[in-house]
Amino acid sequence: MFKLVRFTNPKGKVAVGLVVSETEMIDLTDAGITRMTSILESEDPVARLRNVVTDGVDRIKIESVHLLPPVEDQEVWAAGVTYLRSKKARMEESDFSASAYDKVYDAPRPEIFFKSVPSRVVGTGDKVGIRMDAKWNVPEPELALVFNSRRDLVGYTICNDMSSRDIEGENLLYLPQAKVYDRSCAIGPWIVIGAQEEEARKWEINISISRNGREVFTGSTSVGQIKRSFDELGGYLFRSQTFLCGAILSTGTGIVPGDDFTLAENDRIKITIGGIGTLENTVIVV
Ligand code: DO4
Ligand code: MG
Repeated sequence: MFKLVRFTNPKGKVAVGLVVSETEMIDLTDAGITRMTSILESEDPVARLRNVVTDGVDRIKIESVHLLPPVEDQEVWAAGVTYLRSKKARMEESDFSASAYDKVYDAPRPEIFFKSVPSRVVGTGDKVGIRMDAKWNVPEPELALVFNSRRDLVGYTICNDMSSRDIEGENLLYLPQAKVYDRSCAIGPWIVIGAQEEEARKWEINISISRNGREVFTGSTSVGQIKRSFDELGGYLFRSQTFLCGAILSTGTGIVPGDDFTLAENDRIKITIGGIGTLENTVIVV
């Protein structure tokens, strides 16, 4: 498997890199790769990356560079109520919308909503936002699927679908406000290329939230708990809709903190997905 990163290189230019060990990466600029999308759109991204010469190329410590979100021109969309846990939590959150969540879990058509334009996505190490007019805010740790323009599933990454549960629970028509605002979408740390769905379904998803150095919430689930196949989700996203540069589709959350939990400013959120890595962000009020 290959891990593809975007970062700012020492010359201040946005570059694409390949992770070559736990702690190191190489800059792909000299290999003629300056856009992640060129790999994702190639006939065979795995073969393309296999041909990259890594021997003798200078290694860069990953911790020494600023990683950017692994998103260029791809819109971010998100699926919802794909885990039983998400359906249950949302039905409890709102009498008003309970039957909608109940029905969509079993309906042939999944819930899919728009999450972010590429330029508003934040990466690992960046701040994520909680709305100043919301009282009940949570992170949603999700596996995200990376599709190219031909709807080939070419990679995987991590998405934090930050959500305001009180706004969402008040009225379903407020969903876009609960889901789309400044810094509400974090993606990273990189895109993993070369894993099949069968393998990805074995990955664990873990989240840890710390406040003033103390862990205040942990949770875990498995990608295998997602009710729908990746092909089904991608099929609905691309139905009657063209993505010239491909798209990222977050697959929904299976971890929902208890009803007494809400995020606070300066909380540190760490989301780890086996097979990918860790997306880490600190919370600010926006
Ligand atoms: O409709 C509510 C949003 C669902 C969601 O984001 C999820 O299940 O992850
Ligand atoms: Mg979600």
